[in-house]
Amino acid sequence: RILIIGASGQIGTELTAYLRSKHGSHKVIASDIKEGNQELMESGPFEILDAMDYNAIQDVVIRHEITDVYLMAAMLSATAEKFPMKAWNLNMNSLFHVLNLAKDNKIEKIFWPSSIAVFGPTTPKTNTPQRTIMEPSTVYGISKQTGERWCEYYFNKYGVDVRSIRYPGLISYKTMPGGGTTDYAVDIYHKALKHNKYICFLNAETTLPMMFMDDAIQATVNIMEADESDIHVRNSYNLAGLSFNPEEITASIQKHLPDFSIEYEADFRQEIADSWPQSIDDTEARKDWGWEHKVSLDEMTGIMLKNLKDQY
Ligand code: VAH
Repeated sequence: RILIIGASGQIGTELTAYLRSKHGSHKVIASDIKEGNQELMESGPFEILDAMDYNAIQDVVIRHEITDVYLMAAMLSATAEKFPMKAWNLNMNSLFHVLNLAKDNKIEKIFWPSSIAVFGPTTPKTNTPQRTIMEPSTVYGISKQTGERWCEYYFNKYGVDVRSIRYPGLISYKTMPGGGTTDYAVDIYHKALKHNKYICFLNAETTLPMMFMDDAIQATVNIMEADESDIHVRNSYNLAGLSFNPEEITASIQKHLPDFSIEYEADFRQEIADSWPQSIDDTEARKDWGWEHKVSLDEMTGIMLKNLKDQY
């Protein structure tokens, strides 16, 4: 059986729905510190679970006979800058608990999300390679870089089958933005429909790696279903999809809402965004486990506006 820790979050919500449709809802146990949206809560078993409580995680794993764990709980970049020690404790202790359960053979396989936030100001900005200089300058990026090191250590030292992807900014319509720097690209669709105007907290030319959620879910399932022998990267795989800036996503929205306008008022998140790459080289993921993204910026804009318009 599968346990998703952080199932009420942006990725967790959609990952749970996808895995339940694929394996049957009784095979997929959702868990989080707080309840999720109505669809999540009505679609299968749910446990209130603190990702920092080892005994509580072990209890859920034993009771539900869990074999695979997707650890999706984390504090994202913007919020982590406000609460550094809370972010470090949540992002790291939750990972150690799951890695140690696997080391003690209580679970068989782990998915753990890393992020393009592991790259820093000294990393090459375009077509960022799989292996390169990584000096992250954010709390979130430091926690993800350290987590990658520990995943590789537990694989090499104890044979733990933990698999990881460096997600770009993810765009989805089923959950509200959750404290990420890339979440302007989710918020902009809501504000376009509600006010036909958006005050953007990043500058117009801030290009960032992004991806529509369906592509990210597909990549997550692909890497977890790949043969262990196909996984040659045991820290975390680069994953690429789209790269765009606020100006470009605005132009995409204006194809549907011609009067939509944007204004720029950069805040503390501009410095976070400026420390990250603009585009990513994901050759290794394409080679090792057949990854390729599908949804373009204009397709994503069509999907987002179509699925959100009834709320406004
Ligand atoms: C954030 N959405 O903005 C996350 C992600 C690459 C960014 O890790 O913090």
